[in-house]
Amino acid sequence: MIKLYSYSPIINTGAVVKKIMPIDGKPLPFSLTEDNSFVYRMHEKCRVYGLGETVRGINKRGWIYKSWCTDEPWHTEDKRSLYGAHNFIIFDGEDTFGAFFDIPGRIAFDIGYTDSDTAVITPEKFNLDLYIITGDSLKDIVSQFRSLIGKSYIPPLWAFGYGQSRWGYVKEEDIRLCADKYQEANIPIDMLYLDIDYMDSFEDFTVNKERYPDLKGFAAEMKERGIRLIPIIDAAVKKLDGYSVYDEGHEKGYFCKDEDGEDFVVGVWPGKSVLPDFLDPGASRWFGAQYKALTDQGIEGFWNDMNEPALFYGEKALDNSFEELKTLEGSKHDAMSFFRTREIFIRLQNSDNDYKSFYHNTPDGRFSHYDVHNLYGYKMTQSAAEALKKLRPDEPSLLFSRASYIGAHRSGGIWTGDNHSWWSHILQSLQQMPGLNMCGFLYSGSDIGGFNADCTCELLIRWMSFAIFTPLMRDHAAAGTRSQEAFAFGDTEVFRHIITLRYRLIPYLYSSFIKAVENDEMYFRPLAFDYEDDEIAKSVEDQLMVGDSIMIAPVYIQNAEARHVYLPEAMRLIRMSSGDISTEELNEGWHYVSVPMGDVVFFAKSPIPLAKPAKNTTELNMDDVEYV
Ligand code: MIG
Repeated sequence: MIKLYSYSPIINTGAVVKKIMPIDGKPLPFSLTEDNSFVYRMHEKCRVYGLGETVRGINKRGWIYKSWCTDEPWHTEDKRSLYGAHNFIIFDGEDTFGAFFDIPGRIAFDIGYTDSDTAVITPEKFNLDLYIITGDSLKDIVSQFRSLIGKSYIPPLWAFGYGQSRWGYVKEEDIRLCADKYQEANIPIDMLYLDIDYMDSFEDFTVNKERYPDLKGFAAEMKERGIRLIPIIDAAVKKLDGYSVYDEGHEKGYFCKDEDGEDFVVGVWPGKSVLPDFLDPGASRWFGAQYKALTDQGIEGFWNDMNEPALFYGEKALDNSFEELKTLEGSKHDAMSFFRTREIFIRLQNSDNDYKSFYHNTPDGRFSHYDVHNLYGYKMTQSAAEALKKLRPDEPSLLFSRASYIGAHRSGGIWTGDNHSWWSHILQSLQQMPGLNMCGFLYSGSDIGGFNADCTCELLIRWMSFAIFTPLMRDHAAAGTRSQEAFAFGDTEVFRHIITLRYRLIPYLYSSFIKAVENDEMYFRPLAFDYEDDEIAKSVEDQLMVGDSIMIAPVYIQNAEARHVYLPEAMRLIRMSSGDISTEELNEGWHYVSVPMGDVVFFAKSPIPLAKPAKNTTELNMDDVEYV
């Protein structure tokens, strides 16, 4: 049962696709305080799930989270905001209910942080729709919510293949070499990603002619080898007279404006840039149509970046900073004035002041960006998805985004942004997945091996052994970091084994994914969702159910060769060693399972189909399976 409490929302976010009539009264089981916070007393045993892309555990209790799409390159435990704003939460205590706070601005979820038995949810501005969902089970609540927000995006089958990315591949030859190395090592691969260096001076929808003299020919050559090229698109558009995308958008008034009605100028990768107004349907259609420049060259998928939107600085704020700097020039450089000087520039990045200084033209009226901030990446993804349906009507396109809001799950997937090559980030990725699934984001995954910092062979092996189960499976790294491709560490055998196994599992993974979309279910579930009466299962934070039949329990600790695994019921342990598959019946309860480096171990409730090894999805025969 879904109840809607409506508190004068300023805009229709489009997150919800079903019409529900609002009711008056108290939004039970919350109480509403005088300062407009929703308060819920949590029973000692109450567990809390959801909130999508956040730091910390599967059970969200014990921290404070703030929905505010943020370009946050340090996913440490102290953070409150990452790239997504996913305001759906489930309390499972004396009452079990879900709550979706449909609000385009900032909202804080204090889940037992200030006071450990109290949840306090505080929208910064009290304009929102609140949906309260009750049901028979956690799964039922999620399904009702998901049917409220509409079907999740389904990527093409080939997007279940493996992809390699690196910010640092600059030119065609870098990409070709990467393809060669994968194929020489006999490691399956379906996608190679183009990061910002393929563009001409970071101008969206252009291709640097020296680096890629013939992108169309190159894309065809790669496709012949079973590999798709997936270019990045950044949100901001370079402000440059004579650059057609800028000229056209400027002339038509499609960029976000300052209070005087002039294009608001920010600094991002292209230098001075302007922001397409994705909340204006005309501007959104116009921007989407630009993808044609690349689909015409045979491109079948994209990743959308910097769409929180990430701002290095606002032009006016930067000018003011230089003025302020002048006033400090003569000052004694004691520690405090040095810190003040440094702060002048640091605070320019993604500042609330800038977000308050530009405006959107929406069908519901004109709003300051600040008030609708969390919709920007979502609307960019929608713009691309709608355009791609027209540009490539016969086939699905691959599309995923960095920033998101619930609603974007209908248009594309998301990747979880700039993590680190840290052991703790394998676990973090695992813990993010079920929350994302609750909010509709099924096609997702993390940068395998970690984006920032240097990866090691062992970290990559363990990360991949988990990520073969994530729908989006992509190894990606930042410029300047140590190479971390599957061929980079000398021993390619172990990676061939693990990635080949991913392909063999695609019949299971893909059909589980499609079933989850069609039935509004979760592809990844905490054990708590399947074993609601099992107190141990409910507290497990490092195992997940994948589809109906598989449970995973990855190793995520450096040098660990074994781990404890909890089986809520008897299952078969399936051990895939290089060249050998073995199975073992295990009883319900705790087990200490040895997982030597390179073995992939998972647990099955029923026979699992395995395809024959294939070097890419084109060669994968989904029907020729054996059961293990
Ligand atoms: O400011 O395009 O999250 O995946 O490699 C960094 C360069 C911009 C951030 C993305 C990352 C990408 C990088 N981008």
